[in-house]
Order: sequence, then C-alpha cells, then structure tokens
Amino acid sequence: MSFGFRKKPRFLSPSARLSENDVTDERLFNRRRHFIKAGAALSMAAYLPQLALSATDKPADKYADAQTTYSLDDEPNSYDDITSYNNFYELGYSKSDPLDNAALLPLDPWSVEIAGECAKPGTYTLEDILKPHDFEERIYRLRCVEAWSMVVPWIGFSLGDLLKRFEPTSKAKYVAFETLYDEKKPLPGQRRNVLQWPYREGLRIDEAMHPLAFMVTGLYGQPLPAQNGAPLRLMVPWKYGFKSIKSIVKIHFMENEPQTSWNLSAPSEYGFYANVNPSVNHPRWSQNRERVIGKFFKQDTLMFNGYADDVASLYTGMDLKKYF
Ligand SMILES: Nc1nc2c(c(=O)[nH]1)N[C@H]1C(S)=C(S)[C@@H](COP(=O)(O)O)O[C@H]1N2
Ligand SMILES: [Mo]
Repeated sequence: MSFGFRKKPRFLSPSARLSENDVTDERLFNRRRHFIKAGAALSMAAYLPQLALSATDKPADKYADAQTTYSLDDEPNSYDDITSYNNFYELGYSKSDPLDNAALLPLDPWSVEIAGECAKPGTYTLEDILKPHDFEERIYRLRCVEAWSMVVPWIGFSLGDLLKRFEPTSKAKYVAFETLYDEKKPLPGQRRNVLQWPYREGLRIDEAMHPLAFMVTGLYGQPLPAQNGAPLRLMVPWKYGFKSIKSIVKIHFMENEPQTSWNLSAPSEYGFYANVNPSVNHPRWSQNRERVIGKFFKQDTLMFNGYADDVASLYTGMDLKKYF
C-alpha cells in the first residue's frame, strides 16, 4: 500500500463517468443526487473488471476500480484542496499542520478493537477489516461546523455492512468510535489538552446502519492520506464534519449514548447529534451559509447538508433545536 501523493489524480468528473451525461432533464438531476440505480451499478461492475483485466493484465486495485454509487452534481474539490486544508487536531491545530505532520501518524501495523454489545468482539487487523468489502466511490459534501465545505470523492464501503459482521446484540443502541492515542508517544496535538484524548465520536445504531453512513479508506481512487484520517475514518455526510472521526482504532457497541469529544469540551456549542441545520446557529456564528473551499461566493447551507430526503425520517418527532 502506498500513501504517496499523486499531484494529478486520475479522475473523471462525475458527468464524464455517468453514461447519461448528455441528458440534463430534471429527472436525471434528481436521480444523480441519490444512489445511482442498483441495476446500472451491477451491470457496470460485471463489465468493467473483465475489461480492465484483458486490457492491462494488472491485478485488481480495489481503490482505482471502485465504482461510483452516489454522486452530487457539484464538482469535487481538487486533490490538493482536500489533502492540504484539514482538521485533524492530533496532528496540529492549523489547517496546514495535518499535511505537514502526516508522516508522524504510525500507520503500520494498524488494528481495530471491536468491543461491547456484539457477538464477535476482538482485535482485528486492518486487512481483516477491509478484506470482505468491495469498495465504492461516493461523492459527498463535507460541511464543517466552522462554516466551510468541500465536495470529496471518497472511497470506502457501507458502515452498516462492516458493523453487521460483528453481530451487534439487541442491547447495541449506540456505537462509539475512538482515534488512536498513545500516552507515551502522543502526536503533536495530543501534548495539549485542547480535547480530552482520545478523540471520541458516536452514533445512534440506526444512524450508523443508514445506507449513507460510509466507512472511508480512500479518496480520488487511492488509499486515504494520513491527514484525511488514514487508514479508516467515518463519513456521515448529513452531520457536521467533527462527527466523521479519523484514524479509528476502536468501535464499541453500547447500550447508552456515548460521550463524544467536542460535546465534552463545549456542550453548549456541540451536541451529540450535530446534524447540519442552517436554522440552529452556533452560539458564536451563523450556520446559515458556508464558504466552499476553492469558490469565491458563499452558498446557502442546506438542512441535513442536502441529504434531508434520505435521512430526515431518522429524527421524526425529535426537537432538532434541542437535540442539536
Ligand atoms: N480524530 C479526529 N477526527 C476528526 C477531527 C480531528 O481533529 N480528529 N476533525 C474533524 C473535523 S472538525 C472535520 S471538519 C473533519 C475534516 O476532515 P478532512 O480533513 O478530511 O476534510 O474531520 C473530523 N474528524
Ligand atoms: Mo469540522
């Protein structure tokens, strides 16, 4: 596996990848914002690997061969934007620190501890974790609570598909995640108690099992760079970016709502749910609009970050001003 950076990633724009790219009617517009039809994905999958093999004779590359299963209409940000403007406090507090300190993340070997309310707890190597999953590409918007956003072509697989392998029990109402932390060898940002380390996040089990919740292991058709949370990070596109925890070493099935890092450090500013909501302002700034990295004009922030059709039903009957 190589974590090197390729300056000019090999990537087709979403419109070039979609066979219907010459059609622009409203039906297509709507469909492209949702899962690309299962039938189309299947026939593509059946056809492309064979073609790739006979044409190049190369072994399958799960990253490069990942098929796009979900795409926004927005053009993705550049590889440089996505990998040089980061929040990853373990690697430093300014946006350029994670790239500068990327080599300090100890990636090899990597394992993930599975604990709590499930039939198959244990410590799994990264290889064990990744092996059974086909990789997909999903082009999602990432909306940071700091009021900026980017569009990223992630590579990964459904979080629910991973979690089901460990057979959560009926008591597993929540799932908690932790990022690496070694007290004896702290990463640069972990020498200060800006957050209580390790970085912790969590989801309600039905949120975690939602088909949009994504376990990310790459971007732009390549393994994930350290600064973006290698080798394994969450992407929960309808929530503020801080929910999408990076460099995961522990997954814990729990009966009660887990503690989460940002909520612990500032409970009046960062809730457990943290669903993107333009009508609930951060106590210190508005959440109504966002700066898109690489664009001049700000744009309106959308309810659930634009994924309301897919996820609003998870929160029926909940007061979203109270459960922010
Ligand atoms: N472990 C860990 N995960 C983290 C963070 C962090 O500081 N530490 N920052 C979060 C925040 S605030 C955001 S916006 C996203 C940024 O992801 P990106 O750098 O890949 O764009 O990662 C999230 N995951
Ligand atoms: Mo963020």
